[in-house]
Amino acid sequence: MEIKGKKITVIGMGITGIETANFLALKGAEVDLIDGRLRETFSELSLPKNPKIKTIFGSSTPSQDTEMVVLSPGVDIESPQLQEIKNQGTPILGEIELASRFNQTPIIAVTGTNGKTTTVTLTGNILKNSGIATCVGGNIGTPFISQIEKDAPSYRVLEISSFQLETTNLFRAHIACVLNVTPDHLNRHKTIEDYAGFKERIANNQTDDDFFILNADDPFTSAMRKGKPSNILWFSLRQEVQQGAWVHNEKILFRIGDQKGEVCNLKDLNSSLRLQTENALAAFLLSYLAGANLSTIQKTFSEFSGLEHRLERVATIGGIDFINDSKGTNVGSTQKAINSFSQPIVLIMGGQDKGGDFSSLKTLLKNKVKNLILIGEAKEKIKQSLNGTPPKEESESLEHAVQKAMKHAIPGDVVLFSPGCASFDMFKNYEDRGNQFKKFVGDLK
Ligand code: UMA
Repeated sequence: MEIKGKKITVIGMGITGIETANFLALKGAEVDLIDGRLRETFSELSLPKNPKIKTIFGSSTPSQDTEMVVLSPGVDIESPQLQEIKNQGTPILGEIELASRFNQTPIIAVTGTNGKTTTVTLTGNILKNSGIATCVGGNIGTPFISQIEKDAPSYRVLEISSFQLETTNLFRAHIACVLNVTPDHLNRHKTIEDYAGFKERIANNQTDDDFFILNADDPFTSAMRKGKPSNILWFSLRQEVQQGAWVHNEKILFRIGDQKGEVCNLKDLNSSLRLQTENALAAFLLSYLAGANLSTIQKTFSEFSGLEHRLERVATIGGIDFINDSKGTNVGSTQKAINSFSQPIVLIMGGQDKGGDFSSLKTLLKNKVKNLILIGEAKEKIKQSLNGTPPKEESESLEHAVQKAMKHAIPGDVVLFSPGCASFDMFKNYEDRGNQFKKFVGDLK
């Protein structure tokens, strides 16, 4: 791809846009880095220093003389400010696509509504522990583009979101995986079918040298096997699969090509990973295909203590377990979180709605949740979608919600904070929300 001397517009001055602009400037492009937000909303320190990058604030409409546009994941390709440039036929691509045009390293790519970060982190840990040079990046927080000029590992393990897949074209993963598809980001993707379609693009351009790992228990991912030239492997919590990994009698078993055997007993998984066995199955397949050996996989499984803000055990106070699942930003993740516990649950949920269907939680809540405490902008929508049991209460702040939860819970219960919504109505981001939850739980002691 010819970059030198080209006038290129990068939209979005977040981490992706800044790293993309730096990369393009380094390659000799003349870069306009533009953002709809006003200058005063940015910290001077976060802005790029390269004189070849011109920063423009208060508009995310590219100028007409631009020769190429690169989008940050948060920029919707259907947004009206791109209409004119599209009509002109100017190429528009995303950061992942741009990076992949320069990448020489085999890619392991993971998408799915829930579990991406855990699976990617776990896979990266296994490969590193196996002595396989590995670089982890993508939606997990380090843009793919920022790694291209720096590292030359044996594998890149990338977390890829539907926003990022929306603008891929020639991107190719040697090993791709779709963990699951449940409704999320429907305010942008409109229908679940469109959303699943973007996830499926992770396997585009694969050949019969490549591998595509799918969840056999999920109807959307099961359907993705159709028409793929790649080698399909499955994982399942419920059934034996022809090629892949599954759970039987509390053990993880596998069959890959003509090799088969036991990966480990479920009790050998670290307790936090045990709550996310599906992610362990996927990480096993991803890393085994990339050359990791069984003993390193087993050791990493036993050591992996999970991620912050994802089913994170914060404290046990008076026999009540407090769990921080602030990274649970969609209804499917709250559903998974509830299903992870056998004890009675006092659930705190709510935040900024992303078009989620809260009514799908009705039966689960009825069976497993003794009290529901609602916070944030989506309070009213959740209340109306979940009429009937369990008893519901509203709270103006997370702090009060935690105090109310403590009053309702008795020894042996779980207080689960799994919002099922975005955080931006009351917090900076999900990390800020999770940290505040942990502080308020700490204040109860
Ligand atoms: N902007 C515009 N015009 C628009 C839209 C946005 O100018 O039409 C500007 C905003 O004003 C803002 C900038 O774009 O200044 C933000 O860009 P961005 O939203 O793409 O954010 P980045 O900081 O580049 O972070 C992105 C991902 N964010 C999103 O997908 C929303 C990060 O995932 C990712 O870690 C990072 O790239 C590195 O790859 C976050 C996320 O929430 C964690 N992802 C979603 C999820 O996991 O569910 C998909």
